[in-house]
Amino acid sequence: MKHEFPADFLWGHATSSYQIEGAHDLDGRQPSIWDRFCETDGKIEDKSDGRIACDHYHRWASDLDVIKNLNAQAYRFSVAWPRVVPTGTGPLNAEGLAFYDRLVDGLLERGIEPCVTLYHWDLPQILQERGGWPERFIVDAFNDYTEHVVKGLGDRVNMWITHNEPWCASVLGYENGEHAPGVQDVYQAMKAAHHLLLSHGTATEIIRGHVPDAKVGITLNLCPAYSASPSTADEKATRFFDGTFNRWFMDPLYKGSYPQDVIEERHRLGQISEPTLDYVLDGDLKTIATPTDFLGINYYSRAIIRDHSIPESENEKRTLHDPPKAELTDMGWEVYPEGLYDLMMRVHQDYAPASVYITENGAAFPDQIEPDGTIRDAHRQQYFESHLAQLHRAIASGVPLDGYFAWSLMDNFEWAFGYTKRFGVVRVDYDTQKRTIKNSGKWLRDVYSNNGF
Ligand code: IFM
Repeated sequence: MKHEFPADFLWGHATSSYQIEGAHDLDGRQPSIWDRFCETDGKIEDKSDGRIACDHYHRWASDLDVIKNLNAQAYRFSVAWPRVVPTGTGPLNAEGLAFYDRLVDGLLERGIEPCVTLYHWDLPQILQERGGWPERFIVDAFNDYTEHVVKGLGDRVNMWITHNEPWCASVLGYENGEHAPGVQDVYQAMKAAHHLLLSHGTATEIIRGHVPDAKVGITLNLCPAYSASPSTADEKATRFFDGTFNRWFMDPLYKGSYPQDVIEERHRLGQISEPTLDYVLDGDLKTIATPTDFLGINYYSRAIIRDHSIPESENEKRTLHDPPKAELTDMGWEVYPEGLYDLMMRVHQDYAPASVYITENGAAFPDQIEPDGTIRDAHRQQYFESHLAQLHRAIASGVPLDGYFAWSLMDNFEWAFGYTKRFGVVRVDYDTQKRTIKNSGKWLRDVYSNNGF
């Protein structure tokens, strides 16, 4: 075998609650910000929503059989806050938690390790009405919710992820408004990011308090940035992109500080009135930098950055390495597996997390069903293969990578794109809810069985 992974490497698939569960108003669940956002005209490409999604709430048992069939050793899913604490704060909704109880038991019965994400973007709408993530009260609310989930599942779940992609939850949700709750205000987004990070720190302590052997981490969507040319202007723009996208989250988590160059640039751009962050209180950064057991990384593509304030004509002159004519996924994202290697090395060298998991990696492509029912998704399979090869290379270079979760177990609600993008290794027919394992899923099954390829 050309690519053999370490003996105890963990292989799995990932999903999130709003994207697959459906059952939007069953057993006491109340609306999340995504239910409300989907009702707003023009926000979701196909005007759809997650009310039914993959109907996983009812089909969980057969879905777990599919995961077993795929030879996965672990399954990463998220808990829906509005199911477990429908009023946002306050009492537990036992019926809501019971769903995850069944899910965890079902996984363990099948010999699959559960990996729980506490927050994958479905904030109870009632909390957004009080201001949502930009307001500090949200940290206490998240702590209470965490406590309910951990008390309920902590006797059987060891692997915990506090937040999924705080960049998306803050920037897409509160800065450019592409995601729920659709706010467009940079300063609100900065505050949201801070409270997401702060609540990660406080939740980490809560999880540890209830689950002494817990492995706790946070998942970031990191994006390696490459300057379009070696010009000073492009290099500077690249540093700022990297600063807002990657370092804004990695620095507080691993160094206990926000990047000063980004704060100053934000001030110069008028995003903050003083070159300080008035919403950061004493002790916050220490809490955010609470040591964790692992870092979760979601990787999809890279960014090539140029300074757009310079006229295009000038730009052309100085552009030395334009993106090659690379393959794009259905999201329009460049397929760039080497970026994953570069990212892993950079994180290892600059931040040295003790352990890393790839908690998402995958590609959307339109699928075609052959007359015999098979789905020959060669592009998606190739995507997995090329990215796993880069991870193998990163391990050989000393990166402590301990596992890989493919995104996604099955086709699902892709946020603002609705059901128009298919990321699954299992096809979902949304009319009949039939599941069909695609060829990429079969290929990954072999990788998981052989611990390599
Ligand atoms: O579907 C999303 C997921 O919810 C978070 N990470 C990126 C995926 C693909 O866009």
